[in-house]
Amino acid sequence: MRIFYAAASPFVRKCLVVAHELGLNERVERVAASAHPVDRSAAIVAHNPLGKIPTLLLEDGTVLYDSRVICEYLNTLAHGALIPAEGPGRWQALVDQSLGDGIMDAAVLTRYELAVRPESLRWPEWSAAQLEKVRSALAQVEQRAAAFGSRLDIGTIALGCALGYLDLRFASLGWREQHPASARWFEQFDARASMRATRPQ
Ligand SMILES: N[C@@H](CCC(=O)N[C@@H](CS)C(=O)NCC(=O)O)C(=O)O
Repeated sequence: MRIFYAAASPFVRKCLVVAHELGLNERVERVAASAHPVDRSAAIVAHNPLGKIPTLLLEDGTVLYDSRVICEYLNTLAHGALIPAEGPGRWQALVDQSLGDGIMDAAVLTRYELAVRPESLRWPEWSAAQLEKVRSALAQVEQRAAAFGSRLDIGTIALGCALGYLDLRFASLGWREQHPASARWFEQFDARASMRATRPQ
């Protein structure tokens, strides 16, 4: 199978971490792609009308998107347990995935606003509001991070990729200073082989 890929995309990274943790890494070929919200990539749109990455192409021609569907597919393929099938653990993992995805959404949109949108069209209040979402989500994570322990599921993977993206694009936020428990958890989670193998340079 082939995945449209950019090293900096936290959503792509989430899928690749899942693939790595499930032992599927070698089966996922990375196809470099430049998704852009305005200059849409014809190569991606040919498969995914939304023009977004990650997009996964299967051998039989099936196309899967977005990251949640791809992770679900990989977990099913490997008979994995990264998305618990039932019980309270399932809902906690899925909500934490939504929290991580939400941080990534807000951060990626802010990145587009600051790096893509022409300066004369920027709306500072909008960026500030997106970053406020990041802050309130981080505050929630901080309350529970000490209890994460060595938990490995789609929720902790999404949160790990979200924090990794903040390090990549929003280092100036200095999120660790206000969130010591999250920082301690992330330090050990980020040392996993799957996180090291997918870390953007
Ligand atoms: N909900 C999607 C979000 C994916 C997403 O926003 N990807 C970005 C790259 S990090 C993208 O493709 N942006 C291009 C665009 O917005 O058109 C997912 O979970 O896969």
